Amino acid sequence: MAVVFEKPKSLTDAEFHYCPGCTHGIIHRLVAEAIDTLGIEGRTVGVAPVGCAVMAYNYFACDMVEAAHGRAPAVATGLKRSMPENIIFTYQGDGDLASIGMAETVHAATRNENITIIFVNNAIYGMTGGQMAPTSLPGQVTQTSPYGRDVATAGYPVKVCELLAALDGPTYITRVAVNNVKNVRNAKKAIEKAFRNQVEGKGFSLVEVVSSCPTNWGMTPQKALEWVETNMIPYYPLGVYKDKTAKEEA
Ligand SMILES: Cc1ncc(C[n+]2csc(CCOP(=O)(O)OP(=O)(O)O)c2C)c(N)n1
Ligand code: SF4
Repeated sequence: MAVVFEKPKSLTDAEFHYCPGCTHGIIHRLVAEAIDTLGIEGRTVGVAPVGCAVMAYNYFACDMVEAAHGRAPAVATGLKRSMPENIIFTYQGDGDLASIGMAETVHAATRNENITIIFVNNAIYGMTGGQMAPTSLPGQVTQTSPYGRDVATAGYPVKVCELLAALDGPTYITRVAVNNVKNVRNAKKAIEKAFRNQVEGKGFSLVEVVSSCPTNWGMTPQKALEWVETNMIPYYPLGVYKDKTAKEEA
Protein backbone atom coordinates (compact mmCIF):
# COMPACT_ATOMS: atom_id res chain seq x y z
CA MET A 1 0.00 0.00 0.00
CA ALA A 2 1.30 3.48 -0.84
CA VAL A 3 2.44 5.49 2.17
CA VAL A 4 0.70 8.88 2.05
CA PHE A 5 1.67 10.26 5.46
CA GLU A 6 4.64 9.52 7.65
CA LYS A 7 6.82 11.06 10.33
CA PRO A 8 9.41 13.48 8.92
CA LYS A 9 12.94 12.03 8.94
CA SER A 10 14.15 15.15 10.73
CA LEU A 11 12.20 14.26 13.88
CA THR A 12 13.63 11.64 16.23
CA ASP A 13 11.53 8.87 17.76
CA ALA A 14 11.49 10.62 21.16
CA GLU A 15 8.00 11.21 22.54
CA PHE A 16 7.10 14.91 22.90
CA HIS A 17 6.75 16.08 26.50
CA TYR A 18 4.30 18.82 25.49
CA CYS A 19 0.84 19.06 27.10
CA PRO A 20 -2.12 17.59 25.20
CA GLY A 21 -3.27 20.08 22.55
CA CYS A 22 -0.10 22.18 22.71
CA THR A 23 0.77 23.55 19.27
CA HIS A 24 4.55 23.26 19.80
CA GLY A 25 4.21 19.72 18.39
CA ILE A 26 2.66 20.91 15.12
CA ILE A 27 5.37 23.54 14.69
CA HIS A 28 8.13 20.99 15.34
CA ARG A 29 6.65 18.85 12.61
CA LEU A 30 6.54 21.75 10.13
CA VAL A 31 10.17 22.63 10.81
CA ALA A 32 11.21 18.99 10.32
CA GLU A 33 9.20 18.76 7.09
CA ALA A 34 10.94 21.88 5.74
CA ILE A 35 14.37 20.38 6.53
CA ASP A 36 13.37 17.13 4.79
CA THR A 37 11.92 18.89 1.74
CA LEU A 38 15.02 21.02 1.20
CA GLY A 39 17.33 18.04 1.74
CA ILE A 40 19.44 19.92 4.28
CA GLU A 41 19.21 17.40 7.14
CA GLY A 42 22.94 16.62 7.02
CA ARG A 43 24.03 20.24 7.49
CA THR A 44 21.34 21.82 9.67
CA VAL A 45 22.06 22.93 13.24
CA GLY A 46 19.23 24.08 15.52
CA VAL A 47 19.44 26.33 18.57
CA ALA A 48 17.05 25.41 21.38
CA PRO A 49 15.60 28.09 23.69
CA VAL A 50 14.83 28.24 27.38
CA GLY A 51 11.09 27.68 27.61
CA CYS A 52 8.76 24.76 27.01
CA ALA A 53 10.76 23.91 23.86
CA VAL A 54 13.98 23.59 25.85
CA MET A 55 14.10 19.91 24.99
CA ALA A 56 13.83 20.54 21.24
CA TYR A 57 17.35 19.10 21.15
CA ASN A 58 15.77 15.69 21.82
CA TYR A 59 13.23 16.02 19.01
CA PHE A 60 15.07 17.34 15.97
CA ALA A 61 17.30 14.77 14.28
CA CYS A 62 20.07 17.26 13.59
CA ASP A 63 22.85 18.78 15.67
CA MET A 64 21.38 21.06 18.34
CA VAL A 65 22.89 23.67 20.64
CA GLU A 66 21.20 24.88 23.84
CA ALA A 67 21.38 28.66 24.25
CA ALA A 68 21.05 30.64 27.47
CA HIS A 69 17.63 32.27 27.83
CA GLY A 70 17.05 34.70 24.94
CA ARG A 71 20.52 34.35 23.46
CA ALA A 72 19.63 32.01 20.58
CA PRO A 73 20.07 34.64 17.79
CA ALA A 74 23.57 35.47 19.11
CA VAL A 75 24.48 31.76 19.28
CA ALA A 76 23.04 31.27 15.79
CA THR A 77 25.10 34.22 14.52
CA GLY A 78 28.28 32.63 15.83
CA LEU A 79 27.41 29.25 14.34
CA LYS A 80 26.53 30.72 10.94
CA ARG A 81 29.58 32.95 10.70
CA SER A 82 31.96 30.16 11.68
CA MET A 83 30.24 27.50 9.52
CA PRO A 84 28.60 29.40 6.65
CA GLU A 85 27.86 26.21 4.75
CA ASN A 86 25.56 25.02 7.55
CA ILE A 87 21.89 25.92 7.87
CA ILE A 88 21.19 27.44 11.28
CA PHE A 89 17.78 27.91 12.87
CA THR A 90 16.53 29.02 16.26
CA TYR A 91 13.25 27.94 17.85
CA GLN A 92 12.07 30.42 20.50
CA GLY A 93 9.06 31.36 22.61
CA ASP A 94 7.80 34.88 23.21
CA GLY A 95 9.43 35.16 26.64
CA ASP A 96 12.72 33.98 25.18
CA LEU A 97 12.65 36.07 21.99
CA ALA A 98 10.65 39.19 22.85
CA SER A 99 11.49 39.71 26.53
CA ILE A 100 14.95 38.71 27.79
CA GLY A 101 16.20 38.16 24.23
CA MET A 102 14.77 41.25 22.52
CA ALA A 103 18.18 42.88 22.03
CA GLU A 104 19.65 39.77 20.36
CA THR A 105 16.58 39.51 18.11
CA VAL A 106 16.63 43.14 16.96
CA HIS A 107 20.38 43.23 16.35
CA ALA A 108 20.49 39.92 14.45
CA ALA A 109 17.65 41.27 12.30
CA THR A 110 19.26 44.64 11.66
CA ARG A 111 22.51 42.88 10.68
CA ASN A 112 20.47 40.73 8.30
CA GLU A 113 22.24 37.62 9.61
CA ASN A 114 21.62 34.74 7.23
CA ILE A 115 19.71 32.65 9.81
CA THR A 116 16.16 31.33 10.24
CA ILE A 117 14.13 32.11 13.35
CA ILE A 118 10.97 30.24 14.33
CA PHE A 119 9.17 32.39 16.89
CA VAL A 120 6.37 30.69 18.82
CA ASN A 121 3.98 33.31 20.22
CA ASN A 122 1.59 31.77 22.74
CA ALA A 123 1.11 35.02 24.69
CA ILE A 124 2.37 33.58 27.98
CA TYR A 125 5.38 32.09 29.77
CA GLY A 126 4.45 28.43 29.45
CA MET A 127 7.36 26.63 31.06
CA THR A 128 7.42 28.62 34.28
CA GLY A 129 3.69 28.33 35.00
CA GLY A 130 1.87 31.06 33.11
CA GLN A 131 3.30 34.48 33.90
CA MET A 132 2.53 37.51 31.71
CA ALA A 133 4.67 37.69 28.57
CA PRO A 134 5.53 40.74 26.45
CA THR A 135 2.94 39.41 24.01
CA SER A 136 0.10 38.78 26.53
CA LEU A 137 -3.03 40.56 25.29
CA PRO A 138 -4.55 43.63 26.97
CA GLY A 139 -6.86 42.31 29.68
CA GLN A 140 -5.39 38.79 29.53
CA VAL A 141 -5.47 37.03 32.88
CA THR A 142 -2.15 35.38 33.77
CA GLN A 143 -0.46 34.35 37.03
CA THR A 144 1.15 37.79 37.28
CA SER A 145 -1.84 39.77 35.95
CA PRO A 146 -4.71 38.17 37.90
CA TYR A 147 -7.02 41.10 37.04
CA GLY A 148 -5.96 41.08 33.40
CA ARG A 149 -3.03 42.84 31.71
CA ASP A 150 -3.38 46.51 32.52
CA VAL A 151 -1.70 48.47 29.73
CA ALA A 152 -1.43 51.52 32.00
CA THR A 153 1.16 49.72 34.12
CA ALA A 154 2.33 46.76 32.01
CA GLY A 155 2.37 48.52 28.64
CA TYR A 156 1.05 47.18 25.38
CA PRO A 157 1.92 43.82 23.84
CA VAL A 158 5.01 43.78 21.64
CA LYS A 159 4.14 43.14 18.00
CA VAL A 160 7.38 41.52 16.90
CA CYS A 161 6.72 41.35 13.14
CA GLU A 162 5.60 44.97 12.91
CA LEU A 163 8.61 46.07 14.95
CA LEU A 164 11.21 44.12 12.95
CA ALA A 165 9.64 45.03 9.60
CA ALA A 166 10.43 48.68 10.37
CA LEU A 167 14.16 47.86 10.21
CA ASP A 168 16.06 48.10 6.92
CA GLY A 169 18.01 44.89 7.62
CA PRO A 170 15.82 41.80 7.66
CA THR A 171 14.86 39.89 4.52
CA TYR A 172 11.67 38.03 5.40
CA ILE A 173 9.27 38.68 8.28
CA THR A 174 5.93 36.91 8.38
CA ARG A 175 3.20 35.88 10.83
CA VAL A 176 1.25 32.64 10.54
CA ALA A 177 -0.91 30.50 12.85
CA VAL A 178 -1.53 26.80 13.41
CA ASN A 179 -5.09 26.81 14.76
CA ASN A 180 -6.77 25.23 11.73
CA VAL A 181 -5.83 23.24 8.64
CA LYS A 182 -5.72 26.23 6.28
CA ASN A 183 -3.42 28.14 8.62
CA VAL A 184 -1.18 25.09 9.15
CA ARG A 185 -0.75 24.81 5.37
CA ASN A 186 0.23 28.49 5.15
CA ALA A 187 2.57 28.08 8.10
CA LYS A 188 4.24 25.15 6.35
CA LYS A 189 4.90 27.29 3.25
CA ALA A 190 6.26 30.19 5.30
CA ILE A 191 8.62 27.99 7.34
CA GLU A 192 9.91 26.32 4.19
CA LYS A 193 10.51 29.72 2.58
CA ALA A 194 12.36 30.93 5.68
CA PHE A 195 14.76 27.98 5.37
CA ARG A 196 15.04 28.30 1.58
CA ASN A 197 16.01 31.96 1.93
CA GLN A 198 18.97 30.89 4.05
CA VAL A 199 19.99 28.14 1.61
CA GLU A 200 19.99 30.80 -1.14
CA GLY A 201 22.00 33.23 1.02
CA LYS A 202 19.22 35.81 1.18
CA GLY A 203 19.47 36.76 4.85
CA PHE A 204 17.46 37.00 8.05
CA SER A 205 14.07 35.27 8.02
CA LEU A 206 11.68 35.17 10.96
CA VAL A 207 8.37 33.30 11.06
CA GLU A 208 6.11 34.20 13.98
CA VAL A 209 3.70 31.36 14.66
CA VAL A 210 0.62 32.37 16.66
CA SER A 211 0.18 29.41 18.98
CA SER A 212 -1.76 28.10 21.96
CA CYS A 213 -0.97 27.14 25.54
CA PRO A 214 -4.13 25.36 26.72
CA THR A 215 -2.58 24.50 30.10
CA ASN A 216 -1.69 28.01 31.19
CA TRP A 217 -4.63 29.64 29.42
CA GLY A 218 -6.83 27.31 31.52
CA MET A 219 -8.71 26.02 28.47
CA THR A 220 -9.38 22.77 26.71
CA PRO A 221 -7.26 22.31 23.57
CA GLN A 222 -10.37 23.00 21.44
CA LYS A 223 -11.26 26.21 23.31
CA ALA A 224 -7.64 27.33 23.09
CA LEU A 225 -7.71 27.04 19.29
CA GLU A 226 -10.93 29.06 19.24
CA TRP A 227 -9.29 31.69 21.47
CA VAL A 228 -6.43 31.94 18.97
CA GLU A 229 -9.00 32.76 16.27
CA THR A 230 -11.15 35.17 18.28
CA ASN A 231 -8.54 36.93 20.42
CA MET A 232 -4.98 36.35 19.22
CA ILE A 233 -5.31 36.74 15.45
CA PRO A 234 -7.31 40.01 15.61
CA TYR A 235 -4.48 41.50 17.70
CA TYR A 236 -1.72 39.80 15.72
CA PRO A 237 -2.89 39.92 12.08
CA LEU A 238 -1.47 37.16 9.90
CA GLY A 239 0.48 37.99 6.75
CA VAL A 240 3.82 38.92 5.26
CA TYR A 241 5.28 42.02 6.93
CA LYS A 242 8.48 42.24 4.91
CA ASP A 243 9.82 40.27 1.96
CA LYS A 244 12.86 41.62 0.17
CA THR A 245 12.90 38.50 -2.02
CA ALA A 246 9.52 39.47 -3.54
CA LYS A 247 11.21 42.37 -5.38
CA GLU A 248 13.89 40.03 -6.76
CA GLU A 249 11.27 37.49 -7.86
CA ALA A 250 9.01 40.08 -9.54
C1 LIG B 1 18.14 34.05 32.85
C2 LIG B 1 16.83 33.39 33.09
N1 LIG B 1 15.77 34.13 33.47
C3 LIG B 1 14.55 33.55 33.68
C4 LIG B 1 14.41 32.21 33.52
C5 LIG B 1 13.05 31.58 33.78
N2 LIG B 1 12.34 31.21 32.58
C6 LIG B 1 12.43 29.98 32.06
S1 LIG B 1 11.49 29.78 30.70
C7 LIG B 1 10.92 31.36 30.80
C8 LIG B 1 9.92 31.92 29.80
C9 LIG B 1 9.34 30.91 28.90
O1 LIG B 1 8.34 31.44 28.10
P1 LIG B 1 8.40 31.45 26.54
O2 LIG B 1 9.73 31.87 26.04
O3 LIG B 1 7.25 32.29 26.08
O4 LIG B 1 8.22 29.93 26.08
P2 LIG B 1 7.05 28.89 26.36
O5 LIG B 1 7.45 28.16 27.61
O6 LIG B 1 5.75 29.64 26.50
O7 LIG B 1 7.07 28.02 25.16
C10 LIG B 1 11.47 32.03 31.89
C11 LIG B 1 11.18 33.43 32.26
C12 LIG B 1 15.52 31.45 33.11
N3 LIG B 1 15.45 30.15 32.90
N4 LIG B 1 16.72 32.07 32.89
S1 SF4 C 1 2.72 24.69 29.28
FE1 SF4 C 1 1.74 25.52 27.43
S2 SF4 C 1 3.38 25.89 25.91
FE2 SF4 C 1 4.16 24.52 27.55
S3 SF4 C 1 3.85 22.42 26.79
FE3 SF4 C 1 2.08 22.94 28.05
S4 SF4 C 1 0.54 23.79 26.62
FE4 SF4 C 1 2.56 23.80 25.59
